[in-house]
Amino acid sequence: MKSRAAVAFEAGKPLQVVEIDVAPPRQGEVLLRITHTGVCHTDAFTLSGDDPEGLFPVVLGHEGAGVVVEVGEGVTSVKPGDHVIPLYTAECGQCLFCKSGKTNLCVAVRATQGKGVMPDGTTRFSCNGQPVHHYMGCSTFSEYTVVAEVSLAKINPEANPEQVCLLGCGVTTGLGAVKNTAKVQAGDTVAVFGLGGIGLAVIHGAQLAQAGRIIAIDTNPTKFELARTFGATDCINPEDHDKPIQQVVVEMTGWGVDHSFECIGNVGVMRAALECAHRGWGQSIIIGVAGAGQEISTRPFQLVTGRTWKGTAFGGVKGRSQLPGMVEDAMQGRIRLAPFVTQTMPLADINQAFDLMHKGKSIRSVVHY
Ligand code: NAD
Ligand code: AHE
Ligand code: ZN
Repeated sequence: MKSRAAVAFEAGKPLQVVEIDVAPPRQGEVLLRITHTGVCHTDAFTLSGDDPEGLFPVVLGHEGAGVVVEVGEGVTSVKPGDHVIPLYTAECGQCLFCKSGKTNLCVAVRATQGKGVMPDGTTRFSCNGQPVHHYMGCSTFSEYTVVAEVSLAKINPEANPEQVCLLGCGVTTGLGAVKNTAKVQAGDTVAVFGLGGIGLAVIHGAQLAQAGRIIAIDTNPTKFELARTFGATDCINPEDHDKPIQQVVVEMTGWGVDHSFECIGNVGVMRAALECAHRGWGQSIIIGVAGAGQEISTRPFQLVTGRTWKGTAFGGVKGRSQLPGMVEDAMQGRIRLAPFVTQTMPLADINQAFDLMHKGKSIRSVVHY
């Protein structure tokens, strides 16, 4: 079938909105009609050419909501008409990782996903007869996309897709990082570096966890107002200080924070986030994705003296079993999604979403088909 899609033909170039061909779903696969998709910084990261797994041409997008159109052979958990959120972290329930009870990092389709193909090693997308890659097992920048059955969370059809698409990545990642990875407790102090969709979701999660002080840090002070509405108690711009930001945070708190979160993808800030964690027990959670060749460093003494460095993917959330409940939480108002949606636009204008992100003028742009 034909589908309107925003294709990244080359790294560093704008997306091109074109008509592509989408082949039918094969065994264990599902054809979706995407109705809405958020644009996450990770899409921009891969488009930039900095992603070691980046492949072109590709249909990017991994923060979507849609409806099942057709199922392939053997698919039993969803049927046409079901409302779904595609998952870049699958949940097969059978692999070593799913069964461990320790992680959400299912490996059922991860290897082929990273190669931009379906689990059988082939692509369902083509443009003028040339193959086009899939992305993160989702490719939500196409109106019609094919995903693995294990990469779908079935959700309440009454949910607002313009908002719950953000549970496909950004908001879930931030909330989950607080709850599942850091396990923030009432009264804990928190520092959040980077106040985009991810950082604001961390702040939202920290407030839900009844954290005490929540210190929000960004070089763009226009982000502070929304951070405060989500529960930030202090907002700091590192450019207003002539000492390292970790020193500023340590001096504000006595010994540092119980939990810090890096939500930017900057390895220098990752170091600062670790070094502002409390002596003896503070932990720092890396959420940001850093470019090819980047490495983190600190003095080992920082760890010897009791700090812990951790990372999280999709906030440790198991998508098929936990996302439907998070959708309900959003419908009941326990998770606030509306403030994250700062702009909406049709697919034809998707490059504006990237421009707004790079200019620091959006939290989430949501594209509709
Ligand atoms: P974003 O661009 O919307 O927000 C980033 C924020 O960081 C901006 O407000 C920007 O002003 C701020 N910033 C940039 N440099 C800074 C600095 N030196 N000091 C302080 N603030 C600075 O991005 P986003 O969509 O919120 O994504 C954030 C990061 O999280 C990206 O690296 C993205 O790839 C990553 N991410 C990871 C996961 C995961 O599962 N681990 C999930 C989603 C996104
Ligand atoms: N492809 C990159 C890694 C990118 C990455 O770390 N992705 C995060 C999700 S970002 C969502 O916006 C993630 O979940 N990682 C775990 C995984 O399995 O991909 C690289 O460095 O190769
Ligand atoms: Zn994302």
